[in-house]
Amino acid sequence: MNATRTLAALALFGMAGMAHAAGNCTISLKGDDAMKFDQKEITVSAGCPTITVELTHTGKLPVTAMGHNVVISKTPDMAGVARDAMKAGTANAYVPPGDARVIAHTDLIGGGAKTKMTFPGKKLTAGEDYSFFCSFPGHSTLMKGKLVVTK
Ligand SMILES: [Cu+2]
Repeated sequence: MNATRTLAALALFGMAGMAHAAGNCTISLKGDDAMKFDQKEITVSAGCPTITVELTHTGKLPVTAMGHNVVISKTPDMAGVARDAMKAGTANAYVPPGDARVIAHTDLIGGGAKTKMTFPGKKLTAGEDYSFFCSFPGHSTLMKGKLVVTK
């Protein structure tokens, strides 16, 4: 009985310790009229209860000409998602609807706009190979980066 209690206490303590150890929980990116994100690599923790994705479009061009979003997928899925995003078209804001390869995505915005979304950290696995990119047609060749996921 005592041993069980001790184990339960240790498990609770361990969980609390992990929650404290959770690192960065925000993916904050700026996109511009030159089709660039301001960062090439971002580290987040899978231990975050929620991860916030923030995007600021610092340019002036309209969403139809220079729309940006942030899509997160496993790196091997990125090219396929970008291709299907083009097919999904403006009606779907260049995100293939109901696509399981899309782990998270923000709205598509134009110059001067900001957007934000959240998703649970448990949708990511520490050590897996993830990328963030913009799924506007043609943008993912330049607008992409590595999403490093820690515990
Ligand atoms: Cu873009």
